[in-house]
Amino acid sequence: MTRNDAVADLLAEMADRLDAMDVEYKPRAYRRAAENVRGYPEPIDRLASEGTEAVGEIDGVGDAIASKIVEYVETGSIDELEELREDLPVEIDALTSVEGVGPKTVGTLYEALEIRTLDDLEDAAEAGEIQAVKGFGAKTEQNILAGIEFARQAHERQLLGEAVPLGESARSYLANHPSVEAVEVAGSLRRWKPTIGDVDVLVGSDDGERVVETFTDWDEAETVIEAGETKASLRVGSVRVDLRVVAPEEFGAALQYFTGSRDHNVALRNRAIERELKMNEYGIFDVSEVEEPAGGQRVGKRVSGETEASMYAALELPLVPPELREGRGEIEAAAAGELPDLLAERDVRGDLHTHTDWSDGDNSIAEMIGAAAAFGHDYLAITDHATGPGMVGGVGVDDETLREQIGEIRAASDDADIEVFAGVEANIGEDGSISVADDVLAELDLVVASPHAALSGDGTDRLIAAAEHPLVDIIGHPTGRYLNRRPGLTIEYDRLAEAAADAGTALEVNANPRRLDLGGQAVRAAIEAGATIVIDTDAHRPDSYEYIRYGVHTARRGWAEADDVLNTRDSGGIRGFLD
Ligand code: DGT
Ligand code: CA
Ligand code: CA
Ligand code: ZN
Repeated sequence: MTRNDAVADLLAEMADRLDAMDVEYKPRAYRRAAENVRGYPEPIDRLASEGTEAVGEIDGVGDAIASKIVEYVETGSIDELEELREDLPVEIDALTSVEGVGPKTVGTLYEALEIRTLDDLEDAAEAGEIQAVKGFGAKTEQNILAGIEFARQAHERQLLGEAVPLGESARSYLANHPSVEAVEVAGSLRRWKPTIGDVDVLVGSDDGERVVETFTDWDEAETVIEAGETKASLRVGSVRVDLRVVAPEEFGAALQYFTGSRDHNVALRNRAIERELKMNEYGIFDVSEVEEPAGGQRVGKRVSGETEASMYAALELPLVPPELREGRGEIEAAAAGELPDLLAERDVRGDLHTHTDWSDGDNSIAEMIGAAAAFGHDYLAITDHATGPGMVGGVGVDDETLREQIGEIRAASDDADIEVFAGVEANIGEDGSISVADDVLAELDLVVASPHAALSGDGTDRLIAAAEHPLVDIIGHPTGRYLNRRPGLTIEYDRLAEAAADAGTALEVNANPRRLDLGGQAVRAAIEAGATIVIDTDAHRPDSYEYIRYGVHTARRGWAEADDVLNTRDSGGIRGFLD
């Protein structure tokens, strides 16, 4: 965790605590400041050393919040936060990690039942005390119980979107060191799994001790968990980073081994055995003349090991892309020459689900368009939230406002260098209905429909009904899951995909790292059943356009080729799909 993240976490905690105490307006300001500090490209300490005014240069950070940041950087704490912690002595982070429990609920439950911790919350829910509190019911109490369980088991794994930047930072730090000949991030991160147990970094070098020393000196390291001659582990924030150093001529073998998955490696090793080869993290060895091949690590005649491609080649296979290495038929496909020609990041040409300050985004229509052009997109759809189920606090635009916004989008589009589609993100009701009137939908270029409420149980029929609505073009984040927080709807993907394909509706891979929805296996099932996939960031600010790559790699985990994905087409192709 960087210092900016640490400061952002404290500001977010301030926001939650103020919210829990029913303070108005301030929570929103603190939350916005937290996001902007988190996304700020320079270290906050440097600004803070120049004083309050310099910190106030950050978007959304006014004098009051700037002085709190300076106070924290100078003294290590914020007085007002300490007071808030005393006034409301609750574990707000743990409690709000339960789906359906927001800061306001935490405040209410503390007042009514003195609930401070997850254990308190669980005890009270089990004793039926929560449904007795005004504003709560038996159903809410049941949801809280289910949410506690999910929050408990989920909290240890890191989101891909948090781990990837950390892995890249470790990689470029080590790459600069003279005794490092090769460095790659391996493990689940290289396979782009949606959540990550730990980050595995692999170095090829003849000087393990110096590399380990360099690694443990890394200024992002907070704790050195262990350090040996060729291995070390660090903690950075809540993430564990493992380093292994191997001889350069064995780098490819180690990279293959430590990329995993275990299932993929087991299947490969069996293929090796069939060929009288021994395969391990040191290389592939011809053991046809060895009496006891199980005996040693490096036995027989070395066949390959320096590059990963040579490892696969020794088994008469093309290199299998890491996203496919899950033991789900990829080796058979590789052997048959039937690996998919996977979609690449550069294939994506635009973003078809984004928000502005007309709903809960941070930026104007023009700013979002300009940033999309700067990002390199050829087109952009503006799809603000419509009012409806799941939109709390007056976030969505009603039909009349939406009509007005269409005019604004068309006007902004006249000045834009890229093609702009006027859209909406409508809500899908529990019965599959769409929360915007048909005559308004008909005026739009593009309609995303997404589930935002009632996100449990089987959603197949509900989503099919939405997909079959003649004016709906995209089903957004179909399951509605939040990684580590709620599993979302259960879906029969083949049925949904067939209906969507027939109706000409695309299914989204929402690239926001908190969602990655659809996930890889769902994408694969949907493509096999004939659906068109679309990859969107759901950006609420320009920074989030970067998330697109998480969506691309998630689609690659679903064996997606460029042709399977709507927004690899040019803007004419998009128009053709929408008509
Ligand atoms: P994670 O960290 O839980 O998200 O998942 P991975 O896949 O990164 O697993 P990790 O960090 O335990 O180990 C990295 C890779 O190393 C793993 O994908 C496969 C390989 N590996 C580690 N230990 C073993 C093992 O005992 N047997 C086999 N076949 N492979 C292993
Ligand atoms: Ca790992
Ligand atoms: Ca590991
Ligand atoms: Zn949404």
